[in-house]
Amino acid sequence: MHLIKRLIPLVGITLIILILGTQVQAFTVFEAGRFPEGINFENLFTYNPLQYAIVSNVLTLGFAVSAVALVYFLATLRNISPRYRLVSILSAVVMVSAFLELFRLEQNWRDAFVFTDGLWRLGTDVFSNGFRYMNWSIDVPILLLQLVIVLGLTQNRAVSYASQFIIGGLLMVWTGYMGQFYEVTNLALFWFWGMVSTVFYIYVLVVLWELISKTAVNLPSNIQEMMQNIRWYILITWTLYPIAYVLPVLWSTQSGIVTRQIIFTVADITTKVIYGAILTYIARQRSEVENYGEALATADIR
Ligand code: RET
Repeated sequence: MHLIKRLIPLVGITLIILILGTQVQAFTVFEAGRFPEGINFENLFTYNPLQYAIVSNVLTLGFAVSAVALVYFLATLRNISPRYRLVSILSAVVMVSAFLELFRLEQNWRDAFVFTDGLWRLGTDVFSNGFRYMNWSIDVPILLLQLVIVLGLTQNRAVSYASQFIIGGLLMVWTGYMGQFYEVTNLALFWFWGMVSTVFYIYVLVVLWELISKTAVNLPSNIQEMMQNIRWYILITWTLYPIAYVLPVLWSTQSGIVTRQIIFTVADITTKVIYGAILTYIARQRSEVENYGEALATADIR
């Protein structure tokens, strides 16, 4: 009941935006014919070897970091008490999904362009950022669930917050996914879906803010402040994604594209890897305060 009450304003606002959106669409001048529908900005340009290599290398950095961090999360599992261990296991899951996605994306970048007359030009394949959004469908709910677990909520509250996060998070990602298909061919739809996605993003942030503000006071004093700061950390690092979403529309050049892919990679590393490491640290501190360290030490001596 509580959950349904909380979702009502969200559904209301979305309906209003959807109705407004149908009006916007009615006035849209389609550019169809000039570019194929669904194409991303990346495909409109030719790149010099420097620009091309930076994108390829930055994507490679992304999946290499994911592979390294996977080992870290699995190797440090033992230091965390069973109650919080799922935090690290989920980070490991996020690493596998990020690795596969970025590996595929880097391959896609190389498949899409051919080198002729000193420049990389679009060949017979196209590059798509859509892979990223499908990856977020897995990672966004998991990243938010990790927070619920590390905060050690009672079952009822955990289910309530987890549902709000999963529903809000998935709607945010999937509406943004719709929007990115129109970044070249239909700016009205691009902005419209971007705005709908932003409503869900704000919803997730509000729920998250409230959750941490309410529960951080019960945490051991040495990690209380850290937990409060995580709200800002999430706000800043997650907001890199909508910035990357709009960037090429405002800056439609090769440099705009290279910068977008760099921003995406910085966001991937900060929201998945560094965030995972921070939560692992908090889980370890909680385990220690709850005497898991001592239990381990005794077990070692025997
Ligand atoms: C979109 C569309 C434009 C508007 C907004 C967006 C928000 C995206 C966010 C993504 C977070 C992704 C994470 C992935 C980790 O693996 C969809 C770009 C607001 C916040 C944390």
